[in-house]
Formats: sequence, C-alpha cells, structure tokens
Amino acid sequence: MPGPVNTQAPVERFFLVFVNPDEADDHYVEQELEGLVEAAGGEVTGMSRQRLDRPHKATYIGSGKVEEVRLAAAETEADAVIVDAELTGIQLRNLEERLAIRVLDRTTLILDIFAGRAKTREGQLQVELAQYTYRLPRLMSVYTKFERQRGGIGMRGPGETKLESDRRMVNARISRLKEEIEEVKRHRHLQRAARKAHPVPTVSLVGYTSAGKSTLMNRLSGTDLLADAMPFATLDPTTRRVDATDGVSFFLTDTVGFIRNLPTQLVAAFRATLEEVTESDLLLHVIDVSHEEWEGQRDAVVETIEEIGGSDVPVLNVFNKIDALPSVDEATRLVTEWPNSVAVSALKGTGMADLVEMVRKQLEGRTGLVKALLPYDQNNLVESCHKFGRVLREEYREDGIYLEAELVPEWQAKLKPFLIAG
Ligand SMILES: Nc1nc2c(ncn2[C@@H]2O[C@H](COP(=O)(O)OP(=O)(O)OP(=O)(O)O)[C@@H](O)[C@H]2O)c(=O)[nH]1
Ligand SMILES: [Mg+2]
Repeated sequence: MPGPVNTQAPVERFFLVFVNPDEADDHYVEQELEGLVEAAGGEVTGMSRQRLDRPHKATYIGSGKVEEVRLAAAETEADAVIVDAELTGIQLRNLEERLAIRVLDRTTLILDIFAGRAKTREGQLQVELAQYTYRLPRLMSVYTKFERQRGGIGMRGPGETKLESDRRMVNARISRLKEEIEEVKRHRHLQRAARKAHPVPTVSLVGYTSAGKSTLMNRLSGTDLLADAMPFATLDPTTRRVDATDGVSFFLTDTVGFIRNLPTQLVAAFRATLEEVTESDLLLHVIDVSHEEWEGQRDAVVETIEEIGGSDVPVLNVFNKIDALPSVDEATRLVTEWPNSVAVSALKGTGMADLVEMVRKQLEGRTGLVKALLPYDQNNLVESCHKFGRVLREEYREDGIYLEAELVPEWQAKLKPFLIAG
C-alpha cells in the first residue's frame, strides 16, 4: 500500500530585492515585506538591497545588481524573486529574462494575500477586479516562459495576435466584474440604508494593518473576529451595534487595514467597501504607538483616508498598545500633545472608559433630544425609537404617546410633524 499522499502545495521560496532610498528605514521596510511574504504563505531565502535615486527604465535595478541577484537567488534555491516596488510590464519581462526566474512585485504580492483572505462575494469580486486591472497593462509578461498561464487566457480569435485577444478577454472580464460588483453593492446599500435610518450614529475603525482594529472591535462589541500579528488579517468589513454602559450607542465597523504605497488599483476596487468608512459619523484611527515607525504609518493612513474621500469625517486618534511602551509617561505625553486623542491597550482593556467617553463627546452633536406627542396610530415610529434610539421618557396620554428621545438628525426629521415645544 502506498503511503498517504502529501496534498499540500510546497511552500514557495522567495528572494527579496529592496530599493529603499532611505537607510534609516531599512529594518522596518524589510520586516514589512517579510511579513507580507509570510502572510502569503511563502518563505524568504535571502535578500539584497540597492540604493537608487531613480529606478532604471528597463530593469528597475541596475545591471550589476541584476547579475548579483541572479546568482544569489539561484544559490539560495529560490522559486521566485520579489522586488519591493511597483514594476512596469517591461521591467517584469526584462527581469524575468535576465534572472531566469519568475519575478513578482510588491503589489502582486499584496493582491495575492487579499485573494487568499476574501470571504464574502463582494470581497472576492473586488480583489479579482484589482488583479485584472493591475495585470492588463502588464499582459506582455505572460509571454515569458516563467509566467504561469492563467485560466481563461489563451483563446485565439481570428486575425488577432494572442496579445490582442488576451487584452480583449481581460477587458471583457473587467466589465463583467464591475457589473457584478454594482449588483452586490446595491444589496449592501439597502442594508446600509436600513442602518442609516436608525437613530444611532456610525463609527468606523481605520488604521495601518496590524494596528489592533479587530482587537479593539472585539473588546468594544464582544465580537470574536480574527486578530493576528499577520498583515491583512481582516479583509471583509463587519458591523456591530455597541451599547456602552454610560448611555452611548453606535454602530461600529471593522474593515481592511491600510499599508504604505497601497496599490491604487486596490483602493479603487475597494471603493464600495470603503464607502462605509467615508459615510461614518466618526473615524477611530487606531495607531500602534509601540511600533518604531508609527508616525510614518499614521501619515500613510491619513493619505489613504484622503484618497477615498473621507477627509471630512471627524477623527479620534486612538493610541493603541500602550502596554508595550517602555513607560506610561510616554502615553500621557502623546495624549497631551495630540488633540482629539486617547491612549489605550485593546489587548489588556486599558483606557476603554476614556475611549467611550471621547466617542460620546464626539457624537454628542450627532444626536439631539426631541420631545414629541405622537398619535396612537404612529406606534411603529415609537417602536423604532425604542429599538434603535435612546428613549428617555414615554407616557401614554389621552391625546397620544408622549416621547422624549435622543435621535440623529434623520430621525429628528421623521418626528418633525409631532414635535412639541418645551
Ligand atoms: N501588546 C499589544 N498587542 C496588541 C494590542 N492590540 C492588538 N495587539 C496585537 O496586534 C496584532 C494585530 O492585531 P489585530 O487586531 O489583528 O490588528 P488589525 O488592525 O485588525 O490588523 P489587520 O486586520 O491585519 O489590518 C495581534 O497580534 C494583537 O494581539 C495591544 O493593545 N497591545
Ligand atoms: Mg483586523
């Protein structure tokens, strides 16, 4: 009898090439890419670095470096080389030819991780759209012998070159994906419209990948979401209602983390998911202050928020992982220096009361106290206020139902015909 067959794919081995211009960031940049390789299920065999003022048009790295990488990759028995940059189709093809090995860039790696993480239909469609959009201008590298052939590509039309027919097919696929995303989005819009109709404000967690968003979400809303040191543990968004003890209620959304140089195709493809963020009443920007590069990470997140059109949403800076700081004074100093900030440890639960209090204050302007007298046939409205708002007083009087409630403006408007003074 033959032994059990090993069905697991062998771990892919990667040789890394860095072109980071600033020596001071080396450690961080390398660690980040290694983390991405691990998240994609790969292994690092070695690395090489080149300082470049300007990348070479043909091969990105210089020709001497290309030769050095070719030898090192072969010696370490790597399956592929990853360049920590966004490469053009020409650069990819030239590098694959000269290195005699498959070549990936950072964006392809990130897209690969996303493809592995997407669970919902919408997430999967968005990742696929990003992949095709990224691949389209780089299609020519399909013709080097190291590029894996993908399904669907390769049917030749009459009188067309293979490249032309491939482009046409990818374009058709992109259009179909966009249509499908529109369809799923319409459904999501209905869900969100239902949520928006509730007199409860919405809050979204944003931040660099691994900053602790899901850990904070679990802490605040009792969810059991995956929280992991691996980058991009979260891809699809989750929303839960949070009812804090001191009378503040809001919908909290956890979503995908950001990273520096986030591929624009990815940001564009994820527009539907990220709309949730831009339409929130408040953003909690979770920052891992125990990270040596937290200020750079913070800037990258602020940039991405701008890119998705969320600059107008108020932001509360949540300095997280203060348990991992060398001293508490550090946390105190940060909070005094930065306006609209609070220091917490999502892991240990430190600072949660302060955080909730800050959220309450920020949302205060969102809800207002209304007093209304509703006819008995408006019982549905009363029920909704109970279910989703904060009813402070309710009396069944002869002339109708008297209600005092805290509501967001949309709901204040619904009660408008029944408002009473005093
Ligand atoms: N020491 C410490 N570790 C924390 C804290 N909060 C989160 N972590 C850890 O940081 C890692 C990342 O946490 P996540 O909650 O998955 O981070 P995230 O922001 O959701 O990450 P992505 O979904 O990948 O974008 C996990 O290993 C957590 O246990 C904290 O307050 N202190
Ligand atoms: Mg997460």
